[in-house]
Amino acid sequence: MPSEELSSERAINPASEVGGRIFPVPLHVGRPNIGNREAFLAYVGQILDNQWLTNNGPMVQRLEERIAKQLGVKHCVAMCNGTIALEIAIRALGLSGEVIVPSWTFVATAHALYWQGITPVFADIDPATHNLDPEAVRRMITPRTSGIIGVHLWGRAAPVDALQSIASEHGLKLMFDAAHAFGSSFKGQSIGSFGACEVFSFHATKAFNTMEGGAVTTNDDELAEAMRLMRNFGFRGYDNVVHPGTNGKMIEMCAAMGLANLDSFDAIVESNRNNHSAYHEALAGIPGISLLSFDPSERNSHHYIVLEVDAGCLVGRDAIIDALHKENVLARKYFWPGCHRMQPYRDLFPHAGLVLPHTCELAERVVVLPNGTTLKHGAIETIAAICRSLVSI
Ligand code: T4K
Repeated sequence: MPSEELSSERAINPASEVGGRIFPVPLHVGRPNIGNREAFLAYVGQILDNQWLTNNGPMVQRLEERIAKQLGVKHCVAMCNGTIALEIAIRALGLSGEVIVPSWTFVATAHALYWQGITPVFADIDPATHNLDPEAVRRMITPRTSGIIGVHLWGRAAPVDALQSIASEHGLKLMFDAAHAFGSSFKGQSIGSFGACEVFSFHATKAFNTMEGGAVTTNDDELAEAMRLMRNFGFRGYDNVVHPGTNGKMIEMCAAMGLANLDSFDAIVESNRNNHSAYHEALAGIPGISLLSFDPSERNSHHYIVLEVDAGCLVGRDAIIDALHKENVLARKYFWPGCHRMQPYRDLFPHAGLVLPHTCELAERVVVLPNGTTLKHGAIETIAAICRSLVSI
């Protein structure tokens, strides 16, 4: 029996479960999607035959070309992970002083700035979309502000047009953290070519993964060239260092995983979409619990199943997480407690919460549930039944 398949007789009434856990094997959020296994192994064979393992090898170049084509953008610069990709993009864009970001994101968005001596300034979000609120961004602009990093959280496009207007009005650079947004669109156009550049994460836990990896996409030739130099110590050809740089290179093995997973991406999205609908149906009518909805007119990988627990729920978010964990459903409170309450930002901005009311409120209400190609529909119904049992005492 597949590890995540559950025995149906135990799944019927989770509230009455006494001995053992409903799911004998943990259900993780972020379980990697493994695409076309045979294709991956064939690519690995080629890598070994080529005796070319890293440093802008043929697999990386193929992956970059395919991604750029798929996203309709001029350049894709592959990197070793999304965080280094953010750091390199931030540096290549020349950001400095203060940069406005949401606090409601994975901490890498803020750390990529702070790590380079730039102050992340946190702006509040729109609670309906979980993305930056443009008016809140305006309020955080100071003479030291050099840029804005919008995050397409959960793969849902940030308010691209409004952020672009603010950036243009104030002479600021605009880039996007698109770590969650591979396969998403804004006004029908693939995420990847908005702002000065967009940064993807291809970490194992993402809808599209290269094990570890990331990329920056841009239509700006000069920016792309600068980032290519920066990811390889600033080398232009043998023995010729023309720029300060670091080691941000993607290795061939990761690119091979990417090529194999690209072949399977449509099937992965389809499976996610089905799971998302099954969650919707199974959770319907539970008082005080709702799923974050996505704009049906835009593309999304439906990778994140984001549950919101509101005041009308009989139990709090943490009680739901506890109950799920007891049954081996390892739900997460992403991105609790918000970057502004993590170090060093907590010490730097002890009163940031005063201007982040929606972030603070949402951080106490969100649960992210397991998804992915290995999740069975029966599991989704049982997860919903666990939630339902908590509020129907
Ligand atoms: N910007 C945003 C908005 C991001 O969300 C991220 C990363 C970044 C930037 C930076 O990109 P990268 O530098 O990471 O490429 C995980 C991921 O490590 C991280 O990539 C991701 N966001 C973040 C949202 O989630 P953790 O600390 O939650 O990881 P961890 O070890 O708890 O694993 C998550 C879950 O996945 C667990 O339930 C276990 C499961 N898992 C994980 C791996 C690696 C597996 O089942 N198999 C695996 O191989 O950060």
